[in-house]
Amino acid sequence: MFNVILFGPPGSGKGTQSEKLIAKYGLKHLSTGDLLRSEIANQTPLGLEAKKIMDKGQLVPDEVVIGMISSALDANPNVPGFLFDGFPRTSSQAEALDKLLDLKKTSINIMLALDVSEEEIVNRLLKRGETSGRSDDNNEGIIRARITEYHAKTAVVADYYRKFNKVSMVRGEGSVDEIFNSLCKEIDKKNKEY
Ligand code: B4P
Repeated sequence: MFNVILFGPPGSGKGTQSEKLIAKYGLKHLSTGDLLRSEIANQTPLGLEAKKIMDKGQLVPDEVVIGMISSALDANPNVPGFLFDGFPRTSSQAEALDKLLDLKKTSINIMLALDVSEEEIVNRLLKRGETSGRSDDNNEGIIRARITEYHAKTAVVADYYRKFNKVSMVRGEGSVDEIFNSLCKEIDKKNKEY
C-alpha cells in the first residue's frame, strides 16, 4: 500500500487537490471533514454534536474522528492505499493512525504539507462561504478561530512526521494545476524510493 497525508491549514487546498490526486493515483480518499459533514447532513447524534463544535471553528474530539477513520479503514480492505485529507489534526490522532496502520501491516509513506499565507486562506474561505452554505466559512471570526486552532493543535503534527523524514513541503499558492504538479513530483519521488 502507498499511504499519503495531505496536510495544511484550513482552506489550504486539501479538498481541492485530493480530488485530483485520487483520480491520478487511485487512492481511497478519506476526508474527516467530509465524513463529519455527511453525519451532519444525515442529522445523526454524532453529526448534531459535531456541528456545534465545527461552527465555533474548533476541532471535534479525537476519539470521534479516530473512530470514524478506524471504521473507514476496515470498510476498505483491498485498496492500493489511502489519501488522508484533514486527518490527523492532533498528535494523538497521528499516534492513533500509526497504530491502526500498523495493525494492517502498513504505514504512512509521505506527508504533503501545503504552505499558504493566512490572508490568502481567509480570502479563499470567505469566497467559498458565498456559495458553499458551510456555516464555518461565512464568518471571518470563525475562520480566524480555525486558523488559531490549527496553530495550537495541528501544526505540531508535521513535526511528528518530520522525525521519520516523511514530510514534503509544497507551496500552496498559485494555480490549482501548478500546485497539483508539485504534489505529484513529491509523490513520484517517494514512490521511486519505496
Ligand atoms: P475540513 O473539511 O478538513 O476543511 P477545510 O479545513 O475547510 O479545508 P480544505 O483545505 O479541504 O479546503 P480547500 O482548501 O480545498 O475541516 C472542516 C472542519 O471539520 C474543521 O474546522 C474541524 O472542525 C472539523 N474536522 C475535520 N477533520 C477533523 C479532525 N481530524 N479532527 C478534528 N476536527 C476535524 O478549499 C478552500 C477554498 O480554496 C475552496 O473554495 C477552493 O476552491 C479554494 N482553493 C483551493 N485551491 C486554490 C488555489 N490554488 N487558488 C485559489 N483558491 C483555491
